[in-house]
Amino acid sequence: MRIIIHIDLDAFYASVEIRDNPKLEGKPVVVGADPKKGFGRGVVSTCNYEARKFGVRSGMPINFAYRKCPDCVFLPVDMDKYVEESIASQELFRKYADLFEPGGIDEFYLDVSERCSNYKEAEGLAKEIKEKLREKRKLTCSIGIAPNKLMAKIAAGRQKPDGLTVVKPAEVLDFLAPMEVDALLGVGPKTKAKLNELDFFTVKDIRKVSMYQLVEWLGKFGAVLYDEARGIDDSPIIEEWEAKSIGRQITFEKDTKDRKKILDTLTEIVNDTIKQVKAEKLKYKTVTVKIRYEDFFTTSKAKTLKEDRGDEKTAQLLARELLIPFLSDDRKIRLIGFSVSKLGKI
Ligand code: TTP
Ligand code: MG
Repeated sequence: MRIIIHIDLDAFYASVEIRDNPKLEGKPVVVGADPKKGFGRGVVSTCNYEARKFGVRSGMPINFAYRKCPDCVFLPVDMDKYVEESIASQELFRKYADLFEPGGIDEFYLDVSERCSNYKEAEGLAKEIKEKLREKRKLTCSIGIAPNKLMAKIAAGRQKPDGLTVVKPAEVLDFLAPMEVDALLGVGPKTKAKLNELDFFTVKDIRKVSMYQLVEWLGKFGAVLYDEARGIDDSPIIEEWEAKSIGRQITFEKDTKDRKKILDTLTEIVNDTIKQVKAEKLKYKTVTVKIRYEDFFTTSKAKTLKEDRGDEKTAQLLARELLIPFLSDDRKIRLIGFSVSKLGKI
């Protein structure tokens, strides 16, 4: 039996700003572009819970947020500061884990199966982690405890801010059943609309059909969804040393939406990466494309092959396939990255 903890910091960028400037405490704070500059272009990166009461949300155009909350304090994104905080928090959390894996700038997975013999103990540990974070970093987080990464992450998101949600193995099915389909990971607005059209609204609804049927409707993701709807996820917590990767990234001189420029840059960095892979006599199994938008929001898509490869052609094709969906976003692209991982010796 595994016990996995997922930690997600609350209103991360905004909380760091408020901690460092106590005058902001209690006020609605938005981190993102400046609504008074650049004709109000740009988006909200995040905001604190006070600002959320006015309807402000991540990803919302900044002038929209300004209309909803003219009295909000608007702050610029200070990425260096958040990365530094992310690293400091990691150091703190790592001590509580048998295995530790960062899942994003403000989210972390801890496998505590060895040090905790039951969920009660894990809950005690989670409370200790919250206390330490408050004491040492002056921040709060929300925590989920569950038998796997998928469930721990969903649990952490259920009570925010400063929440703690425990889902024991026997509770998994009932916990998920009433949730809307987009509570599951990888179900975005498009998949949700498609599922709703097919008359599936809750996770329980999805359980009515076979895996075969879901694959027919949704492609390979159908098989993932079949498992997710049952709370099944066997993916391990991967320590960084196992996760060595080789890659390159480039920041454009000017943020861009120029398709050709972006694709040419991708081709170039894939080429450089594969040169290094070959030089080190390695093969890769996973390729990842990373994008940072003009508002500094960073996201990635990855694909894992059944067998390891060493060639450039496969890497180029997959990189393109992974990049294309990012190009339909309204935001300009600031940075593009490519990497290969799950490496093996030739
Ligand atoms: P989240 O954990 O999704 O959001 P949050 O920490 O601000 O708020 P909470 O977890 O309490 O709901 O994202 C972490 C950080 O990532 C967030 O502080 C800012 C950044 N981010 C963006 O820049 N743009 C986005 O669209 C999102 C969702 C997040
Ligand atoms: Mg967060």
